Amino acid sequence: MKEFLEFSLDVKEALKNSSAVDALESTIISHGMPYPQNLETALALEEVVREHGATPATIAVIDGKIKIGLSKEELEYMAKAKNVLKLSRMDLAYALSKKMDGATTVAATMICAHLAGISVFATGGVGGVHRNVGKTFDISADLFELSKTPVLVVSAGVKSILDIPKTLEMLESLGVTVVGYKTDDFPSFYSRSSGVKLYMRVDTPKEAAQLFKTRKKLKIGGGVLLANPVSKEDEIDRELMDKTIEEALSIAEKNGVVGKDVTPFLLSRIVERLPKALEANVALVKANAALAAEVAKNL
Ligand code: PSU
Ligand code: MN
Repeated sequence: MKEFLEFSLDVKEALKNSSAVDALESTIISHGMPYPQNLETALALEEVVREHGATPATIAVIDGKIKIGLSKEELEYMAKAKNVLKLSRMDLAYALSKKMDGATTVAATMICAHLAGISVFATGGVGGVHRNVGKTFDISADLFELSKTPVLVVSAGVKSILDIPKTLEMLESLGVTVVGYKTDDFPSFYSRSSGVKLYMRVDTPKEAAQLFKTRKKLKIGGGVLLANPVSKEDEIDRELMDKTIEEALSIAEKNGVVGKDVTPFLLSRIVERLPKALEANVALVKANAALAAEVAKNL
């Protein structure tokens, strides 16, 4: 993998010493939040991971190399550049072979983290089954990745722009371990609950690490989705959120937004209508980074 992977010095050192490392994605920076909040968040996330005693490894593709750990300049570049691809499993090799720049989604970040020997990764929300799936067949590659690649992903559930019950059905069919952190309800990103019950729950980072280790030992492949609800102080009322999302969805449909553009389009519409959605997003992703660091230490 030397041909493709480039480690930052501190991540290289941490991996060599088998100390805790937490991967972070870059799509949330390049396509998920507006500038400058995206850069501020990216830097803050790294700080949170460090405060919790782990080394942050933000992952992105720059000039055809998979960067494991970005410098401040590289984070800034990812936050500002307009021509950055949004990479998933299907187009990772394309970006490398053409020496392009790309932000990694949950799926691509899992792949790169695994190649680099990192098993824990924090994000905001994973992709899933879209509400109009019957018409569009739009199901995020993130779900399939979770069924294949042995990485523990900490997220605040999936965004309420998706069809949450269908997403959970799909995760069950794919055999992904979906486990609540101190909760029996699957969170809906901006809100603490989606109204859908979970079958599995852990209450400490140690228990989460134990669960992940056990799954790895079984050699059945696939990862663990650790669902960490947004804090009570930061959550947004589910009804208010649902109304905002319905509006955003109908605008997206009217504008013929399809494929990879759907998620970034909806996210930016939501934040335009409801600025506090961005605050909630930042808060929950920080909380996920903190939890991921704690789990990484226990591994
Ligand atoms: N969650 C966020 N912001 C984001 C995403 C998720 O709060 O930007 C990104 C993640 O990178 C996720 C991707 O993997 O959206 C899913 O995109 P799609 O629905 O096109 O698979
Ligand atoms: Mn999609």
